[in-house]
Amino acid sequence: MDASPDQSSHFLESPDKNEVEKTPGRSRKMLLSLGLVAGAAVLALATGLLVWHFHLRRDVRVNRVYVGSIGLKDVSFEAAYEDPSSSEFQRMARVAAKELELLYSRDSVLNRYFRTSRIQAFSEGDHEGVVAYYHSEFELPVFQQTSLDEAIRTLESSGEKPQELKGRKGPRNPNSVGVSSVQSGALDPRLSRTSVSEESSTRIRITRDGGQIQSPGFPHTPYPPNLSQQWLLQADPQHRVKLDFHTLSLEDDCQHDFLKTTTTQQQDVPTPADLVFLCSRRQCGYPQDSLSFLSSGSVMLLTLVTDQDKNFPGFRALYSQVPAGARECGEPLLGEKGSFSSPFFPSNYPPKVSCRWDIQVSKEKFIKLEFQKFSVGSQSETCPHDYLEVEDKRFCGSKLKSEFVIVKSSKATVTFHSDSSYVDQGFLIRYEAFYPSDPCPEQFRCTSNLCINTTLQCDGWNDCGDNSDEVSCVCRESHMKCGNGLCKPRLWTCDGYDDCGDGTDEENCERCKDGGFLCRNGRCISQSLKCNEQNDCGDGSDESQCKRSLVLGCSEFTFRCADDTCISKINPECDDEQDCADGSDEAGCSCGKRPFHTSRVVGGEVAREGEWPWQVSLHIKGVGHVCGASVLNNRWLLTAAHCVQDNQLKSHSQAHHWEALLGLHAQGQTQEWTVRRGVTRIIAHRDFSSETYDNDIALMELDADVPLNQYIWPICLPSPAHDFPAGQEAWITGWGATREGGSRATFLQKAAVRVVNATVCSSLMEDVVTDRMLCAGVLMGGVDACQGDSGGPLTVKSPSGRAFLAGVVSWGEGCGQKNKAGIYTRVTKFRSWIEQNCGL
Ligand code: 4AZ
Repeated sequence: MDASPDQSSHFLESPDKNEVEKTPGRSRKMLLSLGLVAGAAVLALATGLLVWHFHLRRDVRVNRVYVGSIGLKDVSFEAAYEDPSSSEFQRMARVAAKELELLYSRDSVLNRYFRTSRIQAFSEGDHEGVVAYYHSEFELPVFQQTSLDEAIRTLESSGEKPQELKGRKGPRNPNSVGVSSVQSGALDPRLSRTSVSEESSTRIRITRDGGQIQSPGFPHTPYPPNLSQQWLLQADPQHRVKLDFHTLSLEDDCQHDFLKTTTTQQQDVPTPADLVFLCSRRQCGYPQDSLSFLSSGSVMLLTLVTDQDKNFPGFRALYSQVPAGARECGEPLLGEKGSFSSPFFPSNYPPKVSCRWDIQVSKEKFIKLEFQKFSVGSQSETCPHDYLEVEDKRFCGSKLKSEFVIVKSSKATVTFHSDSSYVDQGFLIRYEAFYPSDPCPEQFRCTSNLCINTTLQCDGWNDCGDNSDEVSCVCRESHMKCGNGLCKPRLWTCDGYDDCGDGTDEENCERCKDGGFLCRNGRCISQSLKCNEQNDCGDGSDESQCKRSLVLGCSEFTFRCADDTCISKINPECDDEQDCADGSDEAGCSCGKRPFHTSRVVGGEVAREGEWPWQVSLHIKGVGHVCGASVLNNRWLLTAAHCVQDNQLKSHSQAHHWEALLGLHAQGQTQEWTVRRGVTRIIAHRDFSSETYDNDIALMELDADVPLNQYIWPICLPSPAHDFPAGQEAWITGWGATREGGSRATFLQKAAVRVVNATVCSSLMEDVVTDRMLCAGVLMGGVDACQGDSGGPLTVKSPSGRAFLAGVVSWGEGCGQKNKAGIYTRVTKFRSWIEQNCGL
């Protein structure tokens, strides 16, 4: 497009054009800074206004509703108190409301903001007196909410003592009754505008058969939004209300599943049993086995409050009544073993109970207590609320240091106490007598003192909890012995999970079960540990095919740079990317790729000229082609040791018998680029075994340098850590026989084979396959190296297209047979040998 000067961009006028042009960025930065400062100021102002509006403005007021119970002494329960329309009820309601008001008047915060109370029901008191269930409303500035909560809490904690002890000022009201306890819970603060109206309160008189209640619409439709509904469950005198939740589905995104009361901000406290709040957003489904509540008196209040947010199916609960006698729980336990539990276990224990169990066993025995289930209120050192006490030691919460308590006596006293506040599931304890000299008769004794069935010993499972049943074992047939002496089922080996604890069940694996990752050193690890920049395999192979190359501790599977640091990347040498800090992974890389582009093995095809420029034909003078070899540089060739052995007829170890033809395509037809050289030196591996063909490798030094060109070019030698994984494609080339027992090829042949897993290969071959051998072939048969190919290359092309010498043709059982592989000398194993002998 044509851009004339008129159409060019316009800039703002500047008093100093030069400066604008010299430093155009500076003024733009200044403008930007000014904008940012102004923006921040507006934001701060807005935030301040909002904070002021919602928290500090004294005239923003909210309603706050507390639901609770108050124990009244000095009065006795009358049947008429169960009927709200009776004059007795109304008279007593006035007395209770007055007491509440008096209580509130003693605290400046409560006194200032109290609006009204409504008495909803009565029940019999603990031992005497009456309990009144109330609903109190306060109106207060938003910023005073926490002070109000705190004042209510203080009221509650002092409520268990007789009120007189608190030193009420002034003369005692003659109409007043004493207050023995106060229990209170705030409805959800978000719902502080809500008050539970008389109309939305359902009063249920529990009959012998009990019944059920459910949230509106349950189970077909979700409960309605902005709901505030109360159920008042009233049992017969001398009875408690039992409420068992069948379904409770109020929320789907709670972090913890439990009921929460609104009186404390803690998330995991159980709720007071007399007041059960279900608030949408705060309380969630309860997926555990049971959720039951038991009232301390004959009345229970259940309140459901929902907000405007999405709603859930709701709840269904079964109510019933049980005789109140459970308060006198506990009993003498005289058997040698037995069990006992908190009242109503596995339902929640009721508030305000004290139980005592006196255990007595045979004189000469001690007592062991096993906590099979334990959940008693909140965790604390001093256990001030609910607790279990064994011989002066208190237990509470749900995390016990040990599942056992040993009492070194034939008598033990266990007591349980719950206060009037929160309740919990409780406990189940098994006790057993034992002789101090034999704590586990006919059983196995764990170091932790647990006794377990002897059949559980050495079964691979940590039954003791401290592994003591799994040490010093003679492993069963179906088990393996871990390095640390444990026995684990063989089934658990190589599954990527460290069952032994020392990793030995994940070592020497052929493959990994359940999609585990197989490290090169034979260890199985979880796939998720791959490329996490940590050396989980121990040999770096889990980090070898990742974006980032790490510097690791060296192993036989890590590439060692010239500066002796080791890196995790797999096959980093000559991959055209510098991986070593010193660049040594890319040094000496004039190999494996033809410098310029121009252009039988059994089951192969004729190669193109110059396609395999490292291929050499080794002739015995006067005989012709005998073996193959590979060009390492302009002076040195690599071949098989078995090609250069003497026998009765031949003296192939003599260098002067040999002649090397480089850049050859067809036997007997040399081109102008074909080079013929004599051999001055043969270095066969001194550990070559003519029995096993182990260490089948030899170097040949030419009598003169050869010119390197597109027809004669070295192949790359792999580093010792170079990986040629099973299944990888490799090429065999040579002028060997094109079928077993057949005649040699005239034209250079090529054929593709695949690397074969070493264990699979060993199982296929009759002869020994050592670590210094590499197997490759086509197990269907028909493609293989054969007589005359020996000493020649097994070429693997890297992803960057470079040829690496993976193997030297060595031996086989016949040629191209089904389920047989060709065996090659594993060149990675001979890198230092090659270096020592020819400096490469
Ligand atoms: C040999 O005699 C020979 N099938 C080389 C390779 C193989 C067999 C024989 C592999 O030189």
